[in-house]
This record gives sequence, C-alpha cells and structure tokens, in this order.
Amino acid sequence: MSKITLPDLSHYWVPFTANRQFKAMPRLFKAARGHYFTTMDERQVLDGTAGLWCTPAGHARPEIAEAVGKQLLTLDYAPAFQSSHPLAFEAATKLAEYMPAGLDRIFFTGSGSESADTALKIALAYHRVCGNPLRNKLIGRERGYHGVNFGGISVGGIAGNRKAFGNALSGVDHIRHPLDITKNAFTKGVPEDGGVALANEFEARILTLHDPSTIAALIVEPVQGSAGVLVPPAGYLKRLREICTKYGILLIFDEVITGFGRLGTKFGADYFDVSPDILLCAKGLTNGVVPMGAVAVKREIYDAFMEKSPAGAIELPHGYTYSAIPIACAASIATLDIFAQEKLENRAADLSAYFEAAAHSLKGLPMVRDIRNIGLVAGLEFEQFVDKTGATKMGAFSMAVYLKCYELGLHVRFTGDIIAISPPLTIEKHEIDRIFNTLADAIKFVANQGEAGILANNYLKSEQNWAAQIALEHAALLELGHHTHRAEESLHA
Ligand code: PXG
Repeated sequence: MSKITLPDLSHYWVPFTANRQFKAMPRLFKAARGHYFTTMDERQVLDGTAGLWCTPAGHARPEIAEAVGKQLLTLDYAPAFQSSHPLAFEAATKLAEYMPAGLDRIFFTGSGSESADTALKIALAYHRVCGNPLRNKLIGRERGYHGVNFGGISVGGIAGNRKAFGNALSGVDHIRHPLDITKNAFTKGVPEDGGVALANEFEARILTLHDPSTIAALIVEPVQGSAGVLVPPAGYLKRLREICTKYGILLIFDEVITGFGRLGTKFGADYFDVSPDILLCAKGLTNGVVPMGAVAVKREIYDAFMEKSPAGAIELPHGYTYSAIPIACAASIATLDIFAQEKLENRAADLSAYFEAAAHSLKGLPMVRDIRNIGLVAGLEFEQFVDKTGATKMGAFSMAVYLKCYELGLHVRFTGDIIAISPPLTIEKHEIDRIFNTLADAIKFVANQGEAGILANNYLKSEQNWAAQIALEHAALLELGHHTHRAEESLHA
C-alpha cells in the first residue's frame, strides 16, 4: 500500500471526542458518495448514520452541489439584518409548505443548537409581548438533547453535557424520560402502554412544584435521538399537548433528528399527529452540507409579535450573521426539491418494516439488552461491561463494537452503552442487511474476546500505525524548530 499522508493532528480540537484516543487512531474520511465514505486507505465504509443524522438524501448529491456552487458565484453574502435577499424568502416559503399545517412563519439559524436557543427565546419573548412576562420558566426532559448552547443544555437532560459548565439557566425543570426497559425491552416501534400516565406526571409536577401560569414552554424531542433512541409510548405526546393547551404553555418540538423523513413522515409531529406551537429543525434541512437550522412558529405567534410590538420596533431582537445565508438557502431549496421529487419520507416508511425486522434479528446476541426502533432509526442498548475486578466500564463495549464495525466497513454511532443506526433514507435493502449483519459480526467478535474485547487499541491497527508515524514526524519537526530557534538565539547573543 502506498504511504498515507495524514495532516498534522495537533492543532484541531475535535468536538465531542476523546481527542487523545482519537489522535492515537484517527478515523478520517477523505471522500463520500451515495451511501459510502472513502477512508484514507481507500476503503469504502457504509454510512449507517447518514453522517450525524444529517444526510437523508445520501452524499454528494449533484443537485445540491450545483445549486450551492452557482449561488456562491452569484451572491455569496448579503447582510442578514436590515437587508436580505430573495432566496431567503423562497427557502422560507418552501420550508413552510413542507411543515405541518399552521407552522408557517420561519426564523433561520445556523444550527440545531441555535435553533433550540432561538425557540426558547421566542417562547419567552412571546409571553412578554402578550403581557405575561412572569410566564418565564422552561421545562425540558431527562435525557433530552437540545444542542450545546446555554439554553439548550439548561433544558437538556444529559448530565455529561451539563456538569462541566456551571449553572446555566435558572427557572428550568425537567420531566421524566419515557424509556422503561424493564417493561418495554425489545418493543418493535411505539410501546403501547403507559403513555398517558407518564404525560400526566408533567401536569402533577407543574401543579405541585410550580404555578402552571409561570411556565413559558415545554420542549421535547418527539423521539429522543442522542440519548439513545427513546421512543415515546402511544398517547404520550398527545397528552402532553392537551396539558400544554390547558395551561397556556407553548409546546416546542425539537425535530433536529426526527425531521425530514426519519420516522417515515415529514416530521415527528406528523407521525404522532400532534401539532406543536413551535417546531425546530436543522441537519436534513440542507442534507447536512451547509450549516443551517430553522424555527417554525404558528402564525398566531408571529402575528402577536407584529401586532403588539411598538410601531417601528424590532419585534424580536435576535438573529445571526449567518441566518439564511445565500448558500444555505440554495442548499435547503435543492434539498426540499429532492424530498418533493423522491418522497424520501415515504421511502423511509416503506422500508421501515424491513429495517425493523433486520434490527430485531440481533435479539439474543451476547450483551444485547434492548433494541428500539421507529422509521429508519434503531438503537441497540448493551449491558454494562463488568471487568474482572467487578468495575463497570460504561460505553466500553459499544465503543469496541463501533471500532470493529469501522474495521469491517460500516460506520455506526455510539453514545454510552447505545449504538444508533440511522442510514440515509435512500438506503437499499441489501445495505440494510449489510448494516445489521456487520453489527452482528462485530458484537460477536467483541463479546468473544472477553476482557480484551473492550481495549480500544486492539482495533484499527493501521490507523494506530499512521498516528505513530505522524507523532514521530511531528517530534522531528519540533526538534528542527528547536535547532533553528537556538541558532537565532546565538545570532542575537
Ligand atoms: N437538537 C437535537 C434534537 C439534536 O439531536 C441538536 C439539537 C443540535 O444541533 P447542532 O446542529 O447544533 O449540532 C441536535 C444535534 C448523535 C448526535 O449522534 C446528535 C446530534 C449532533 C451530533 C451527534 O447523537 N444532535
């Protein structure tokens, strides 16, 4: 094999990644097309996760590339405040048409995190503009993920994403997450029981601990993605809607993952037939290729700002330099056109039974504690690995399975003891087979190794060799720098 030329790995701080471990075995993709990445050593890796859940239409779609390229050379940037450009309005119109009925006023952002914070701010400002400034508490959910900005981590419910960053927002509470493995392990699709009772806990909590008239909004993901594919029981989201309506609380759906066909419908709101007041999205909006998020609000909310703000005032003092930048608008219009032509949400719905059967075929493999699925997403939860000394190694088994899959040519996503699968919606049946067959092989391989199975450096030997090589080159460069530096010192002496 010819020599692999890796970039200098020292400067880039890789997000949400164990950098020291990663840089000892760097997994770099140099190209992507359709459903496959190309690695540095020319291996093809099947994309079992649609990037980070963000490329529903598959990689390198020429329609999107051409639209973005053309836009860059036509209008690369227009100031986003106090002026705009036609594509921003066109993109908003197209997205409004794709949204569930009534959610047709659109605010653009640069990401899911910005969309989550924007949605929370709109909720607070809405109550204020309507004369209810004391309605200012926000409710999120355990194991919820709403991005990484301060608003999002405040209403979010993943301890690991919160604890390093101080106190975040005050006036926030959380409801319970809906997963109950003791009752619902290996449920196919939506669990049948317990939904209404669980949602009623929300009402009990706000009545017992808060005055409901102080609650501005409840934010939930229709299906919790990041924290491990938590599918809500039947009736749960509808009941949350009823409670919100009863007390004048805005219901916000964070559809960054569930949007754009993932569940086999356009949005989770469509799947569960529940209409939120505010719906936020990102990722699939541009098929992942240009950062963009959006917050859709009910027309009444937008109208309240327009009617009740003083004449000439900025109704919402909020926005980003990159709100609706031309290339993001071009990418989103091209993506929505692909969705309209290829009906990708219907394709996901048609494939979902096949996908479900393939996912649940892993039941009975060693360490597999639960399998959850809906649409074209599945989560596998493993037992916690316990080593010889009796210590539990959270996430170690799933990481080893992920690394083994990567060796075998499949990209999956692991968080904690969970592996999530969320392929592009354009996936073929034989590729679905390949995903779950490879996963089965990887699980068996790791489990058969016993204690050694969870040691990361048992995997990806070639990547480890590259990292060693680059470390040596880097040390040599530093040494060279030292000499030059010393020479300069003697020059100055
Ligand atoms: N809300 C939800 C529901 C999300 O899943 C965000 C907000 C934030 O989006 P940005 O664009 O700021 O990253 C997300 C992002 C994973 C994974 O594999 C999930 C996300 C991002 C990266 C990885 O679980 N979700």
